Amino acid sequence: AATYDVTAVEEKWLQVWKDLDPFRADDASAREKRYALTMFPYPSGDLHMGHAEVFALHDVVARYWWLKGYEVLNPMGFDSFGLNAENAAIRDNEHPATFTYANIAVSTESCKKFGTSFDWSRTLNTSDPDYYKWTQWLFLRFYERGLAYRKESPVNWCPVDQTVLANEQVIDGHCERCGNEVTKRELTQWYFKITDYAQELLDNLDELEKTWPDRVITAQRNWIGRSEGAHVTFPLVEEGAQRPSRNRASEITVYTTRPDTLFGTTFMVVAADAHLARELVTDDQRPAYEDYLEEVRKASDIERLSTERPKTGVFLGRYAVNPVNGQQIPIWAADYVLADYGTGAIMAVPGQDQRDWDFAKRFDLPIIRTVRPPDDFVDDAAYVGQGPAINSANDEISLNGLGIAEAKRAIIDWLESKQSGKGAVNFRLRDWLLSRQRYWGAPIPIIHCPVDGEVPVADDQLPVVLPELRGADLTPRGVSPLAAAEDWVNVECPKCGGPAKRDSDTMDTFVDSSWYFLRYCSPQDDTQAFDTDLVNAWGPCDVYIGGVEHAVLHLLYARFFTMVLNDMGLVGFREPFSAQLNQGTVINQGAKMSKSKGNGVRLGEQLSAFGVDAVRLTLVFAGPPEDDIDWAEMSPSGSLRFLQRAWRLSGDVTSSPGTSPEGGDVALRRITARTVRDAEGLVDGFKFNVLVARVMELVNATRKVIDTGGDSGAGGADPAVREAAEAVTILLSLVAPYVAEEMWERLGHQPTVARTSWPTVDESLLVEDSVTCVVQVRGKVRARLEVVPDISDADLEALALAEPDVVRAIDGAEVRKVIVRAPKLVNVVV
Ligand code: ANZ
Repeated sequence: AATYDVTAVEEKWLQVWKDLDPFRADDASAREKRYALTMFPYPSGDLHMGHAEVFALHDVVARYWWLKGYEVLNPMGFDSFGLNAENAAIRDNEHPATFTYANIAVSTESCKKFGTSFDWSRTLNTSDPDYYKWTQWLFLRFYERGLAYRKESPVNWCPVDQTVLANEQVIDGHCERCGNEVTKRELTQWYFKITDYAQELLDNLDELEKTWPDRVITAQRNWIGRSEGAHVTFPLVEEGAQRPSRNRASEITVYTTRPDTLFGTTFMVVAADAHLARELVTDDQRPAYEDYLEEVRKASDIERLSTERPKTGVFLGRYAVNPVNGQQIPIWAADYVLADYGTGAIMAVPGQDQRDWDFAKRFDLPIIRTVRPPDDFVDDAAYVGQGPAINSANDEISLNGLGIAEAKRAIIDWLESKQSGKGAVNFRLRDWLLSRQRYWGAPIPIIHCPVDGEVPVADDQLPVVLPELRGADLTPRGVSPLAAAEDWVNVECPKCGGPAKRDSDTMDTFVDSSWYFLRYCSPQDDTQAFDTDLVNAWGPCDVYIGGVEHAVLHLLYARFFTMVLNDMGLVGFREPFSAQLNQGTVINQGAKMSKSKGNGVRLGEQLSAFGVDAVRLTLVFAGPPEDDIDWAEMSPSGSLRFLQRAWRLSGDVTSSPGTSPEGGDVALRRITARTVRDAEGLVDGFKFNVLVARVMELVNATRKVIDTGGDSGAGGADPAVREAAEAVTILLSLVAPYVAEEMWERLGHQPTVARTSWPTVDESLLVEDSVTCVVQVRGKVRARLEVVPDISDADLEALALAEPDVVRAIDGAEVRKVIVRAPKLVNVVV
């Protein structure tokens, strides 16, 4: 059979697309606008199978929208700051830009060759000074609004990368990048106040739930971690004369989700590394405390919160008063309480909380149960389930007998009346630590002056450009390499003119990627970060396709940025991504591809062996886009055979372009119409694999009419064959653009198929001829009628009762009721 030359076809159309530039988004277009966004890559090398998959899936949607008549913004750029380039630069004694921009060039070419419909006139790199100028500008706007601030706090510290990590970058206590164990350090760091938006970030998920993947919604809800409870204040027992009234705490406030268990609070625990612990500890206990603190600093948050870990702690020598019963309870320091969560101190209820139970057992502290466990409960653990309150009464209030929810309400009311507490909401979400002690990022545009303190760099002095450092200059030494760049870091204070220093930290790369989708709307604008009118015309993004690994990091930050920018009046919407799709992972032989397993699949090799279209088709056809793809089970050669088969159709059509399909083979026309119509829902519902299957069926049906002649015997001359072949070509262009262009040309059309229109569907072909209706009498099927699908209930009833078999079954009995469900069922009750 005839075949096409894959390489020649690719070369030819790559050039045609370059000349025609069919995917340039026109801001001024009168057509309805759609914004198709896919996560931009880190330029850490050439494209790999993972990129190929996401781009192939994404392109289905973008190309579909063009064909449906929308003006489509489908941009691509590079998230080009970050540790990858910096580490490579240290290794190769180079500048990170060398590595970065070489990879960008290679990836861009590969991306074009992959036949993606990106608008390259809008590309951006976050490491370009004309991009990070605006990242800095945005930082300053956040700073002005009090949404960027500095504080000293224990931070996650990677001893190998010598940098601070955000909580999100610590995976099971290990550095996301190098895999080494993360420790804690006290540092003054920059934060974004994302917690101000915690409630809205949570609330909007109820709406996003309809169009975002469940796993992302769940991950965000958990990350935000809203809980309801109370703040409860415990007065401190004075230490006596030993330490007269210094400026010290006189009470401790805790956050608890279980104020109903207050009567069972038998001790308190303060985070060992919280300032409060240092403040509280008595001189006697100080040495023991200091020793303990040393130990604590080595543990990660995950380890600290683990219920598995043996409990450790130290008595601080102080006591507090339980406001419900006046009892004096000891205050301990331990590591299972975190310094930066809630208030950094807890009321310990060993009867109801397992970690408190373990702690009480370890240090021989009293345990009082305040919820009655079921009779079969084995009495060697905390009871965390439901049950009536017990042991919970004082002279004024009794919770005994109440369920947890009621008891909570009652005790909160009582605490509020005594001014000992207040109902409260707490979030697990913390502020976003954004400073990094690394070189390859956007410098933070702040100058520190001994006289004037923090002084923002003036807008007209932006960008604060990175100094030229390379190789060994970049080796982390605990301070940012920028701090060591004397010429750069030492400046005059913009206010007083005295000696001052630039802030030597750079911004987390998640800052860069929190607004890039806005910049795409006016990427060359050197007067502003983005054009508000254009952002509002294109945005919010109608679809965002990318990896689920960004479920909580990037997606939450980008949402936060959008809300802040909306508050500033710079963006007209509060949520940036209307719909979302996460692709699965491409694996091989059942396992994640890795160097050590030697199971990596090289994209380049696949492309040269089977061609771009066959690889794309294989990725899209593999299964639902969310599922992982095991490349070992795929058949790119089978995909190529199918493409050849589809291509052959275009050579067998002998009617001329523009021929009316009227009068053609009706069965084929129906299949074509149904395939086109269903394709719309399948693309909208991200069921791209089903779409491919339907195109395959259409190819087979068309082939059959060509080979057998069809109803009219006209075969390739039948106008229904042209109609079908053109539909195949257009649908196939979503997945296999090269062969589709070739087919479109062979069918006598001008390029490019990508910018033709979606096939029109003759609605009458979608109407099914007849439906089978079942008629039951006394619950037994007595007849089957062929009826038109839109028959009315009345007509159907009349038809059924006139049917001879039905009349016979009724046999003169009185008809009590006829239940009609047109067009499929009639039930006669006699
Ligand atoms: C008493 C109590 C009794 C608690 C009980 C739980 C069960 P979420 O839901 O995550 O907000 N907690 C508060 N601050 C903490 C900190 N800094 N480090 C570690 N744990 C802390 O959890 C709130 C609960 O976690 C609080 O309610 C507190 O323990 C603990 F039967 O208070 B609870």
